[in-house]
Amino acid sequence: MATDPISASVLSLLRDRDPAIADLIAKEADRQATTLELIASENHVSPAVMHTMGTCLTNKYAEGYPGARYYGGCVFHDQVETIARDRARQMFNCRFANVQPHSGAQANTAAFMALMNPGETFASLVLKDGGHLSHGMKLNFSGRYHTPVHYPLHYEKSHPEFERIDYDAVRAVCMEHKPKVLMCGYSAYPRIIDFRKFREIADACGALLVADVAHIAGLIVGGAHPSPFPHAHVVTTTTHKTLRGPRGGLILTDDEELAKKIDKAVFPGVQGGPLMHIIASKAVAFGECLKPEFKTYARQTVQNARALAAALIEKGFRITTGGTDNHLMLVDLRGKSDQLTGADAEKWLEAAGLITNKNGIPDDPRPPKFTSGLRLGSPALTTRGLKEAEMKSVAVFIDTVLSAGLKGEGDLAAATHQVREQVRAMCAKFPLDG
Ligand code: DSN
Repeated sequence: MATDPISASVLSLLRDRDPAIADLIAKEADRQATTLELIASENHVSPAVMHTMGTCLTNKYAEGYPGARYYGGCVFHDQVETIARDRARQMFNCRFANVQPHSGAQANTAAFMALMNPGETFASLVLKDGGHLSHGMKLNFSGRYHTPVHYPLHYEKSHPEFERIDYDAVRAVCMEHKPKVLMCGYSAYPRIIDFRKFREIADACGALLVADVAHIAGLIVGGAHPSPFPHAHVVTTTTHKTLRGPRGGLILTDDEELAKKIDKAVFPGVQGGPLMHIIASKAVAFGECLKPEFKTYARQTVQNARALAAALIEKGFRITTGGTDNHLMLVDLRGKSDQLTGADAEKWLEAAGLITNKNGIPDDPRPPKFTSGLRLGSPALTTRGLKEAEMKSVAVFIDTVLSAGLKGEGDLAAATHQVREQVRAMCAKFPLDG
């Protein structure tokens, strides 16, 4: 529930003016407070980040950039955006930042517009292997207005790099197709990305390297994953995952000419007015990321993911690639039972207060609505204060529910009840901040 004074006052304001929405916000606050969030792309923002979004900065049009706006009255907005840009540059140790993209997909749209003409070819990992919609899915702008070619993972079980990026194949695909852009960075890849190797391949085939670090941005800033700089020409990211900011996007580069093209592509290319209340909140989140304690958070996030993966392996689950180097893991549920789908696992776990998402695994024979995999992540649990010991308990919760579900409805109902209570107790022990 909303325990901090600002949330409480927002709710009391809404209770009179819009009871329907007030009721739903209160219920969602309770859901977040009493469940364990294992979705790898989600997090819990601080009260400072949260409440900066709900300020008068939303009232303003500020099309353009600091010092060059198309509206009067932007004096404070210019200062807010400048602070956000400076902090973003400092976080990634790079020269240029555009903080206006409304989302990660918008950031990728703008980056593509800046770097490619319509129809031109780019290379990426396909969505079903861990990529993203905006990396060339055929219904997305990236697949409709450009020509994606995809590089593979190692699919042979006997290969020591099974399910990891096949860098030789990346090179072969790039040398054959000579893409304008080579894209790395993923939504469901549990291992370190070798940005240096990607840059060597990009140079060899004459491509520009774009690193979409949406998932691992906070780990990079916190020193728990190597940085894409100085290797990538352009870096895109969301701001709401491991960076623990408001929902939004960010584009970074060290190259002045590319920075100019990116600014033009974001506005007026793909967006109009920037969301200044969100940009202010990004600035607050970036300020938090620059504090020494954020390094501790990033390190603990990785340690927690490793502990969860190890505990699940001990319980008989197969984790793709055999584990994780970052904040997420993909559980191949077939290791437990051929009958178990990601869709069932997600549903059963949610009833017990464990929030996850079904996810395809490399070479998955099942379609995306069912999947053979479950994606789990540690960022939100780490924000809550959980450590390795609690991750072991989380693995027990997961195993208890899924094993019971495989036995039948009666067993599942009993296990759900028991684990739901244990999850509530753990949430009470590790309350959300505000
Ligand atoms: N939809 C996001 C995720 O869950 O990974 C990627 O943008």
